[in-house]
Amino acid sequence: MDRREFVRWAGAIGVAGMAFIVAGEGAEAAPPGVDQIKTISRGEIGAMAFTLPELPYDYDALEPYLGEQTMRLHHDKHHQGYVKGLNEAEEKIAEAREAGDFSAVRALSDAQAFNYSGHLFHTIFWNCMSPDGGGEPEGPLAEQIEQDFGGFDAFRSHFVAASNAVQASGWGVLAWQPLGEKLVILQAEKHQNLAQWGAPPLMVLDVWEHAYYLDYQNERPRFTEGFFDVVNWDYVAEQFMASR
Ligand code: MN3
Repeated sequence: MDRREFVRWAGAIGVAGMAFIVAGEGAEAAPPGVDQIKTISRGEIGAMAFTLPELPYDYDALEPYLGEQTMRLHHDKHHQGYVKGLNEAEEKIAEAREAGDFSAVRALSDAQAFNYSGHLFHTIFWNCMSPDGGGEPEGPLAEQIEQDFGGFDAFRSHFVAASNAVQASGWGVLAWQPLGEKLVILQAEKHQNLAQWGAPPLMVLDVWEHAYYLDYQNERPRFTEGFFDVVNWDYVAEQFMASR
């Protein structure tokens, strides 16, 4: 599948329940890659299992910003772990429902939210970077950034500062807030804490140490600054237009 198809497919899988991602052109066809999804048995409810999407570029394509080893570990081990954890959590929740035993529902809900959010954010993260990325956005996204942040430089400084200041493990997030009809910069602790309900993420930066430690050690600010050399603004703008 080509990159554009992948983006739609990733959106359809990762943002199930947020149909805005696939509401644009091409939404009439089943997302490519959907045949890769296996149906797992859950009693009478045949439900889809989540699968790990391929990277939209080679493992070494983002060098020197991110090295091949970082990308292999991050995608093949860490992201895969969230996919696995999400499927396991959902299976256990279905089993609990069938058994009528909700004694573990707090822990299962936590595992479901944690792993789903990790899967979604990593899927967006791979797509919002590109070896051809960098520069500044254009068009409506640029105008919205100007309106909501007072210009690209102020937006960039805010996003970098928010990402740097995430306590321990989490993400910097650019999201669209429907209620205020504006862009907002959020911090996420772990993958899911501090979210705003209903605000779809458009661009995310992983600041867990596994995302940068091999390449930058403890220097998170060099990693967050460098992110802007690889941002795929076409992808971010596509998410913005679909969300707005
Ligand atoms: Mn990660």
